[in-house]
Amino acid sequence: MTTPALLPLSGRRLPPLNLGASAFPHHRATLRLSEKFILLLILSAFITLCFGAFFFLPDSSKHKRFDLGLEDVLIPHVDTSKGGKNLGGFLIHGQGHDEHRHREEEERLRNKIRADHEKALEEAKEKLKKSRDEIQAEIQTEKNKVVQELKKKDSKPLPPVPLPNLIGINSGEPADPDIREKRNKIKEMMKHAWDNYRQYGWGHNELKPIARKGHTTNIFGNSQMGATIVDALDTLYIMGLHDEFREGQEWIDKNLDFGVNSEVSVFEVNIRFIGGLLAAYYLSGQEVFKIKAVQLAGKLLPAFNTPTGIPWAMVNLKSGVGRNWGWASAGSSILAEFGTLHMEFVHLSYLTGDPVYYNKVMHIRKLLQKMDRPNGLYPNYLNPRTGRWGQHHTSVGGLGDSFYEYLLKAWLMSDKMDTEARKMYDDAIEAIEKHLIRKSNGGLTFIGEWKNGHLERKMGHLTCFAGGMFALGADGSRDDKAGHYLQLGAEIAHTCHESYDRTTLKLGPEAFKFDGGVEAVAVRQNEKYYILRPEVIETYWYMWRFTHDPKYRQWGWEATQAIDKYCRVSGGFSGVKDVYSSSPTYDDVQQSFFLAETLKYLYLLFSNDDLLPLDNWVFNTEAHPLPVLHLANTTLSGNPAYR
Ligand code: DMJ
Repeated sequence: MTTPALLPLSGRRLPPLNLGASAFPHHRATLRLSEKFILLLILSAFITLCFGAFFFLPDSSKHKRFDLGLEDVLIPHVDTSKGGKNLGGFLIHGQGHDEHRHREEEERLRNKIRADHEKALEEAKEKLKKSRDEIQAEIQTEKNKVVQELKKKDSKPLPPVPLPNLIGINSGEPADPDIREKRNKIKEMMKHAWDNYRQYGWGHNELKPIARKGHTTNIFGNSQMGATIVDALDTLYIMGLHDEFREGQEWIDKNLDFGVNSEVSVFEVNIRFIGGLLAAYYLSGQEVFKIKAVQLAGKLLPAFNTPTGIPWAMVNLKSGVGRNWGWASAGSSILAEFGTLHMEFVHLSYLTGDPVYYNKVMHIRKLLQKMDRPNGLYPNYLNPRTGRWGQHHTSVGGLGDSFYEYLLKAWLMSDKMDTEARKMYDDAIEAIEKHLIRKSNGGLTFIGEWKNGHLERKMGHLTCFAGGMFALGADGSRDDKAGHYLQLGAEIAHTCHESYDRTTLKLGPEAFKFDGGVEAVAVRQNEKYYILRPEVIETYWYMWRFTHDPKYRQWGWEATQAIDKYCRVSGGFSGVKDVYSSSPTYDDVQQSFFLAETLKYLYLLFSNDDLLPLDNWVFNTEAHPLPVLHLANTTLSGNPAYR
């Protein structure tokens, strides 16, 4: 299009232009031809300007195209060498031919969208013709397909790793007939517990031996995960109960499913399920256990998605949503929970070659290392959002216990290479000895609890495991204090035995005091129960292994007889509500740890030391044996101690 030439600005000066209505009556007649011509020219120039602007103003539709995120579709193969410009990720194209192509592309896309909409509409109409049941069945089929796909993916064999030297997984048969008889009695008790669970609680988490039906608690969520089966497997294995072991394996293979909408305790599921499955895998070599352990671990990982990486106490296995116990101080996570993952997670990384598990637990350790500790003590509560301690309450019993145990065992299971863990253990134990361990007036050594600068002279049944821990950590202790720690272990074992011996049933209460003339005795009614816990027997067994003092077998036998006499019912074994009462009532729960720990430690106490030797095996906090890993040649990222 051509633009009319504009008049030169020089020449005759025009009178001011007034095109208003009043201007014309006086001038119309007098307007000369040249003036009309100029006016015409100005008007045409104005029109030309407007027309030009219409073409040269930016094209807003182009902007819209980018806003829709379609740029990749619309300009798929721009070759910048041919005139396209790359501006901050967007390719702005050359003109002419390319613009034409864009339009075609746009058109093609619009047609496709239209066609898709029509198709979806048709499908929706078809769906509406179907019954509700038909639609639900279709949805279910689709869901099943996805689940099958996921299962296929999950069941892929893991990369092979050299298995550690598995020494002493059979036998341990004692030569002494009396000891053999005692060991057989314990095996019979295991069979009684298992058979009744098999008959009345199969697939449920635990058994109600009096009501003779399944039982569960909130730590396992609302789903039937067969906690007793998984927890009992390795005990069945070492006792030579192979048919029972195979039954358990079959159930796990066919039924144990972690894709359930169920909120579980990360700690409990780790120590009982992952620990139990890993131990069963190492002992039997059956792949299914390893695969299930890895699947479950994957479900726990979302619990670590917190601002600090300190995991939530609970996680929903399906949604991955985590949260903490409502009762925990200031929304905190619990030391004994997030601090009792190390053993299992290092084994998971070892078996899969995937450092994700190892990195999670090492991150927790690093974070704890950096924190200030009041009096060198670790408080039991840590807020996973802020990374700050909650209430200053320190305990070697509930809420704290297995954190210390896992520091020591991290060192042991690394073939004593993880010296960082050993140092943390030594530091922690020194502070505990200074602030929490005391002697009662009657000469009993006890471990109290530290609450906001005050020592509570009370010890829990749970705390009794510490006798075994001190003995286990004696070798390799700082300043060569092995004798001291073995002695400390013996003193704790003695105190805990006293807590049993001073009851009517010869079974220990949940907590006992050392105050105002009271020694190793429960005072409050709600601390008088015994729920088949293992900790005292666990300490007897470690003390036996390190000293071979016959009193530990004798004490273990007393406990066996008391359990058989007062906790055995025809439907299994039950906890009792008051160990000081001569006619106790039952709590009607056969805890899964009774099969995993209590009966296993008793059986080991009456076995030879070559069954699961402590140089080769480290027991997790639920008594699941995991082999020592010789990691010197294995690279696990993050910790030089492992290289
Ligand atoms: C077990 O589940 C574990 O030993 C845990 O560490 C604490 N105590 C219970 C049994 O008492």
